[in-house]
Amino acid sequence: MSRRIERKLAFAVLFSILFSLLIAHSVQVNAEILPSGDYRYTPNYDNQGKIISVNIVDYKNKSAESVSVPSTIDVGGERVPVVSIRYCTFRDATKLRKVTIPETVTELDYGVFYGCTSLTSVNIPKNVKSFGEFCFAYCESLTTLPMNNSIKSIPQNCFYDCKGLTSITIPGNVTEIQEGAFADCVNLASVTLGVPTKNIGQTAFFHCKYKSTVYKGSAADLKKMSISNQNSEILNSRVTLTESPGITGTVLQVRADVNNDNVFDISDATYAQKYLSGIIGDDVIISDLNSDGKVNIKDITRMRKILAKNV
Ligand SMILES: [Ca+2]
Ligand SMILES: [Ca+2]
Repeated sequence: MSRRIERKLAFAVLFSILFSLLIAHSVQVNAEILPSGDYRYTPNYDNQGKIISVNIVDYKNKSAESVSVPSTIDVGGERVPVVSIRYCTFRDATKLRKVTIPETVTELDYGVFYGCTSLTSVNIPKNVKSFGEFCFAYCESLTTLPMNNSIKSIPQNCFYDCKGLTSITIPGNVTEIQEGAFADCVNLASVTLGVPTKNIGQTAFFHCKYKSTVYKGSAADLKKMSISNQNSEILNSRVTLTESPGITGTVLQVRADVNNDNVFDISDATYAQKYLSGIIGDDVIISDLNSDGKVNIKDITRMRKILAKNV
């Protein structure tokens, strides 16, 4: 056999293997998505190959106004619990007003309610531990935050463009609000945050009408929070500190008031400089004002720049 024919043969064999793998994979994937009334689901197996739970992956009745997600689905005559609502299940169900989620569900995946523009009521049972990105994006009729105390992180773009939100309280167990989580919530004017929320990702409140913050902590706690760049909305909002009632100003001013005299001016930069030089010590807290994750001389430079611009 010539080299050329050998090469052609090898290529044909390789192609046929790849093609069969592709077909096998797609058959397997298709076979795993099963119907149950208006729902489609995928099964989860235990080590013995028994179906122990299912994930809802699609809902066909896009004109429904009220939906009660079943807690179990009949799989071969046996009721199996629904544990997850997956990728874009209710996406663009624009008539959907009310959704009831059963206690069996532990996660709402990426974009589950994306574009559900009429949604006003959705319960989040305590077993739900996480939301996916864009989970409630464009749910413009929501006026209250659908949350529970088990969720630790509000993921990227989770409530993007929820125009109905005007005032929200971030629940006490949330430790981080990720990038763009509330971006384009144009009517959002007031946010209540607690000490457990340590990280705010960039553009978290981009384009919001954000004017006031209620912070359930002290000025020292607020100084330790990590606020990524492009968060002028929160930084320029007026803050009420429940644990430091005498202190006033914007979030930025409180964070930059290094010498704790309730005024942000050049003496704070001087004070911070002395601290970094080891001239003074102890209870000084310098905030990460340039959002690079470190506290050092660059934050004092940032402080001087803010003062020069009289921001
Ligand atoms: Ca000061
Ligand atoms: Ca820094």
